[in-house]
Amino acid sequence: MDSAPTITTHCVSREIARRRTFAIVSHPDAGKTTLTEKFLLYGGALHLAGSVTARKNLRATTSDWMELEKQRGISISSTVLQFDYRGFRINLLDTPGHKDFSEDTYRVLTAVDAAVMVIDAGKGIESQTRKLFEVCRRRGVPIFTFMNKMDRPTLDPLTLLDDLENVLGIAAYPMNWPLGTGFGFKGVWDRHTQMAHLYERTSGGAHRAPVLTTGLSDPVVRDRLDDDAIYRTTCEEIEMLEGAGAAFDPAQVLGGQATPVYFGSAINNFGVQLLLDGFLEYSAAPGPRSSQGGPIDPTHRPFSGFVFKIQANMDPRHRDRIAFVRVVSGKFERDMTVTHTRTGKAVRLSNAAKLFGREREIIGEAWPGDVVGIVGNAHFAIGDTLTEDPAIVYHEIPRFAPECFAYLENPVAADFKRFGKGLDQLLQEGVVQSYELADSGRRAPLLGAVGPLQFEIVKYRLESEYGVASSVKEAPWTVARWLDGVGARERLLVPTGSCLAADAQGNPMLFCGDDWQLRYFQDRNPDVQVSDQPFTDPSTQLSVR
Ligand SMILES: Nc1nc2c(ncn2[C@@H]2O[C@H](COP(=O)(O)OP(=O)(O)OP(=O)(O)O)[C@@H](O)[C@H]2O)c(=O)[nH]1
Ligand SMILES: [Mg+2]
Repeated sequence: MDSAPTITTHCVSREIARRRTFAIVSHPDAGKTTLTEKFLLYGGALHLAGSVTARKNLRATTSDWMELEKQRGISISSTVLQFDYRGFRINLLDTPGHKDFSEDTYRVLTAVDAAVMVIDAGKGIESQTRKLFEVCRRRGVPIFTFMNKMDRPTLDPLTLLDDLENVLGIAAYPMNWPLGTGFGFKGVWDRHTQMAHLYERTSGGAHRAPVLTTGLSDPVVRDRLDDDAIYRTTCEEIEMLEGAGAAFDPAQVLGGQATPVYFGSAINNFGVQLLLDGFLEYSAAPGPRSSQGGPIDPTHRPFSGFVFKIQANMDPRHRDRIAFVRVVSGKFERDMTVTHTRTGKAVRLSNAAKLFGREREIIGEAWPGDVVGIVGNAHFAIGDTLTEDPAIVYHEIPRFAPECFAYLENPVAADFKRFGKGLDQLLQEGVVQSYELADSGRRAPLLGAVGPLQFEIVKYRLESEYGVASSVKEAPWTVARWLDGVGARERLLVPTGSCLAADAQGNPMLFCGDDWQLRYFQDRNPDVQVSDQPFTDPSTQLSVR
């Protein structure tokens, strides 16, 4: 009894200190999945990196496991990969870049403690990166930057840094500097160790890139670079960097005022290890999180966590659903009984798994920072809190107003049961949301999403996972708002082309064909409050930790 609490406390702090939980985010195609794969390669979790090649049908990464992702060569759904590296337990989340899938990415950002922002150095800061950056900033998520694709023609490195400062408004601190660009990109200069890292390409980037580290004045550096002029310019740039600017301050990174910038080429494995090691050195272990009743520290003894993602049919052999839970406090133990705060019920968490892409492995325990897959519990929904201390309630998950709508029709009446089951499942995953129109005689479900590609995903997955055909009929609205203070519906003046509706929880809404209709509605119904977030939802703001 005397010594037990100390041992436990020590054990908790040690486990928390070695956790790192982060997402990789960016505009589509910047190389997130490729970088994820290379982190796994360097982390020793993969022996051979799958190639995300231009020949999309050859794609075989651990992260993009969905059939449709393999076919299209894009990420559709986020993936969790847990692995150990240099004593750290890493929970890495690869996210989709396409804006139609951004709800999934935003939910993942609630579950992480940091983000690696990948930028295609040939393109600079693109629109979706800017949006994701804003979400990270609002949530206080520290950002590490990877300037990828340095093996191709790129923008000037100094311009890339300036853009971070001017476009995103964050101080950029280059941790290393490229040695050559395009085909002549040979490595990076590491400012911390003051050493040049010269890499060699390996076939398909499947193996770690052999690296030679040496001083800048070593003739081998000059030899590797294409010509003397490039060597001289690089030396001048490095001298300028060293002479100018403030020293690197890790506290500013954790505070979100500065981002460390690493240059490299994920596909060739150049600069990947420096990024991973630098990230582990300067990122923080899981900290406190806000809950309804105030911040909860990871060392708080009772276990607590929240569901940020649900995914069904990950493994075709099992055909079950997994709730992804981010552990916030205490120790998670398999078979433990927790309170499911939305229903107030006691639930036994008997089937818990560690996740690695589509693979899963039964686990006995997990600690703050970890993402645990709870298999098979049909009652869990995105945003739910699971906890040993029923006073804890998290409201982490943001909601977004849909921007496109469609009716989903089931052409084969005999399939209606399977159609209903499949659609229910996809609704629980939050792939799309369902809505009811006021005064509509139409029987086909009305679905809304942030982007139209989600309807295609629903159709495809109903067919491939539930064996039912469906057809998508687009509906005309593009602006949706939640309403408050509606009173008697008959009194409302609704412009032509707009209509009243309700979300799945029964909250009143307005769907409009364009912004003009929305303004008309607001002018004519001044007593009604209008919002792009549900009024009843306590998580209306992206909470800042
Ligand atoms: N030349 C070059 N190509 C790269 C590099 N990294 C990735 N690519 C290529 O860029 C394309 C997109 O890579 P992905 O890793 O799928 O990009 P992503 O950011 O995960 O894309 P989404 O998840 O769909 O947003 C693929 O064809 C990769 O082979 C790089 O360092 N150099
Ligand atoms: Mg991807």
